Amino acid sequence: MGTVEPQVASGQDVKVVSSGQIVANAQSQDVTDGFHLVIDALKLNGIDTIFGLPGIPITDFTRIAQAAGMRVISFRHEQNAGNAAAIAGFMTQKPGICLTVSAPGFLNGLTALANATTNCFPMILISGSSEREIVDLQQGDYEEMDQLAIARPLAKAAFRVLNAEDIGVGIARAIRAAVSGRPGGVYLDLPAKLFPQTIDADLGKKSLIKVVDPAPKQIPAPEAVKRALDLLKGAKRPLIILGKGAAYSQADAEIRSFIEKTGVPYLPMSMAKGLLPDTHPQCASAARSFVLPEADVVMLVGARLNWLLSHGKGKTWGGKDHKAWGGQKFLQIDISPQEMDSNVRIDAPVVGDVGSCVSALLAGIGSNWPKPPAEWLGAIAERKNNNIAKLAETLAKNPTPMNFHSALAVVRDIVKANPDACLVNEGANALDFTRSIVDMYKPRKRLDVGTWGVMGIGMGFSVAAAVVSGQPVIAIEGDSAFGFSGMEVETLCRYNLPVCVVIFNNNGVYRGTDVNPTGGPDVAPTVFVKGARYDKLIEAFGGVGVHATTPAELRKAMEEALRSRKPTLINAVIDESAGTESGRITSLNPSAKKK
Ligand code: FYN
Ligand code: ADP
Repeated sequence: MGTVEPQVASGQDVKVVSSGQIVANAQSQDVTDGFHLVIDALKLNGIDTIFGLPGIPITDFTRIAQAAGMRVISFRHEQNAGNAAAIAGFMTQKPGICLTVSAPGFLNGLTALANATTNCFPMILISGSSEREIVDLQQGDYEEMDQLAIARPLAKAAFRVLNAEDIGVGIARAIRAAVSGRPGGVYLDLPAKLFPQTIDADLGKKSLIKVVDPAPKQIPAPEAVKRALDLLKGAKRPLIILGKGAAYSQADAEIRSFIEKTGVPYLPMSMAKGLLPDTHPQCASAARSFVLPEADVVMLVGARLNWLLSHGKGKTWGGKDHKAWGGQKFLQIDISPQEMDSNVRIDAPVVGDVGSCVSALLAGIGSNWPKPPAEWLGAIAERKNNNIAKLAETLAKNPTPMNFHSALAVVRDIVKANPDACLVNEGANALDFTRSIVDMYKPRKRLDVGTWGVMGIGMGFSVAAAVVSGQPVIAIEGDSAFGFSGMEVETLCRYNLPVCVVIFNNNGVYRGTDVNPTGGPDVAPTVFVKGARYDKLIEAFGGVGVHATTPAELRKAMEEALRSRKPTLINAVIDESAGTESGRITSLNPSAKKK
């Protein structure tokens, strides 16, 4: 016989009642089992929430976890549960837990696991799996799959636990792997047979590990700090780039102090927005395309020189063509030594955790560090003020129908008035316009598509952000992006979460104006049902749906959603011709390159 749903032996601390439900009993004095050891190990390490989707072989596990006082948030698709776990990890520095069933459920969770690894978010994907003896002989078990082998290349680490007495070690290793050094996604394979295994309760208790110092500080070498300060001191046009590693590190006060004491202008990457308020006088976001090629020394703080920074070279950086070096010198703070020189030479690598590195640099700058030349600061201010003034003019327009700008002028005000709210954001134009128009005021509040530009994070991130922070969440979603996780509006309603989803509905991917050149009956590949009423979706589950066609209607609906904290979905109708193909990254689109 293949995998069966593990049954909880009667006489232990839970019993199965006639409906198939289980209820908590007093824990037996003598024995414990795999279910409880996993839960106890997580709780012992301060993990109190599981994002998942029940089914064979982990249904009872979810029930017992809830009975044991853990928060178990059930989703409609594992990818969304995985995304929730990943962003919970980013927000809290504790690994977010995603729990899935075997093979197909496990596979559904893998995109989120791989995305977590890519983005350096700590999460643990725990999947039930089928019987090893049958899987390894490929005898056709229920949901047969060698999950460990499949997860390994997509995760920072992957482990399997076969014996109940090893659960403590398995969870401890998973936690350490997820949060130490460069954080990432970890896979933990728990075969069905593990859960009902019983062992002596005392032995079980002693086998659990409370992980001591799971993410040890990594102190930079003094000579690396000196080299970095020497480089920065000699700069005529210095620039600091803050990445989501800096946001993750929670060294908010040290980073702010370093930036203010040195007077160096800074550019936040998308998820580092709000680490200092975007309205800070040293913020150079509005002069991005000026500062990158003009800077002579660039200090990267938890930011990689990947595609989002044009690999540190090419025209963005003042190089003659797309491969040429712009002449900048780089100083990089990163916890991963291998990140150095990944794209261009790093002249001053500072390896360590952001908090320790920035503290060491702060100690080295003393009290009379020379401010950057006034000429540099003045040139940035001029560029920035011009761009801000131009943007203000555009935002003040009130076209009919609404466009991205007139709708985002509203969102910008609402976020300003609610700086503690999290802003989840995905799409192409909906992403790019929101990033540059909506200022953020507090750290780790902007949660978006990250390193991969992945679509589908919307509702998973929103659920986790609301659960973890207890604060309202605003999700600004392209109509295409929303579709990847849209069914989770039921989850928002089920848990009554204070999430306000705003769908920028322009009838398609990028925009809704493409036509089928053959004149045939199918619409163009990028076009959706015109005039779709996404607001009706949430009404099916008892949430508030609003159809907004003007900025005034949008403002009223958002204000009401934030006030009432009711799950709300606003269908914001945008001009269907408003979007650009691929948003701000049109240059990466091969069809654009051909032209
Ligand atoms: C920024 N800007 C501003 C402001 N902030 N103007 C006025 N006021 C304010 N506050 C200006 C900024 O100077 C830029 O203009 C422009 O707005 C855009 O700024 P942004 O967004 O910071 O910069 P840019 O060039 O778009 O950044 C490149 C990028 C970014 C690669 C980092 O595009 C990005 O994160 N993209 C992710 C895309 C993605 O993942 N898409 C999902 C797949 S979509 P200039 O300085 O004049 O240039 C599938 O198709
Ligand atoms: P962004 O996309 O915002 O530029 P990236 O994800 O590319 O950010 O870069 C984040 C970097 O931060 C990674 O190279 C990662 O190793 C690093 N990092 C993550 N956490 C820490 C930390 N606590 N201290 C130092 N570096 C960190």
